[in-house]
Amino acid sequence: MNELENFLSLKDYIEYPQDEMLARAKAHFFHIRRRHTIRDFSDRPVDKDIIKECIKAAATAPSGANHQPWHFVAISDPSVKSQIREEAEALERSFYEGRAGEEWLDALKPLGTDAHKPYLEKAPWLIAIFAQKRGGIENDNEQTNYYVHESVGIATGFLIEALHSAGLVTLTHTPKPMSFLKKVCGRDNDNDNDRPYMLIVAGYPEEGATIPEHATKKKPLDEIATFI
Ligand code: IYR
Repeated sequence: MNELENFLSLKDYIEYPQDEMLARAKAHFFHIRRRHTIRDFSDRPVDKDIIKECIKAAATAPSGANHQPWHFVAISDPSVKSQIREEAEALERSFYEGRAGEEWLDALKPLGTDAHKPYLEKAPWLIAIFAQKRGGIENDNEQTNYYVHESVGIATGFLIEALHSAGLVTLTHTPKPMSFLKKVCGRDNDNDNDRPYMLIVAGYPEEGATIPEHATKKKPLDEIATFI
């Protein structure tokens, strides 16, 4: 145990009895397996406070040296959303018209995706996540950040989980290349520190929303895990 004075005792850990732990793990699995990637979004508004809490949850993620190398831009402004849609659709058109290559396009067929992205305007929230190469905990640009990709990936996972737990649906969207997001989101600062990482679309599902059957096929445990 580290008894240095700048260490705090672990006050908020809760230990559950074994049977309760198993029940909780199972309940969580049932909860998380009801998360689906959605492309049919309703235009019903979602209160900003809900999005704020979800971003706060995302930002509790572990990160290299606890430098928290991320920035979230939550967009509900219709003019910013249309700008994003316009730029993303232009990129997607060139992607689907050949830039992706045959193998990639074949892999996407079961998802039924194309260059048409109406949800970028229709969904109430787009959350652009930026990864920061420098900053440290003080965001002073002097310090290097570590394991940036891993850290931001975990935080993004937490965000998706938080939005799902709140009762919203999401889409992880990665228009390629995503550099246009910097300018649109006002993150094109002089030190060029912010790299667009992902765009999360969040909101309510449209009535009659569907999911591709392909997306429900999850690999069985014995294929994805080994116990030794
Ligand atoms: N970004 C494109 C293509 C796309 C790529 C992958 I990998 C997906 O899992 C889904 C879509 C689009 O959004 O259509």
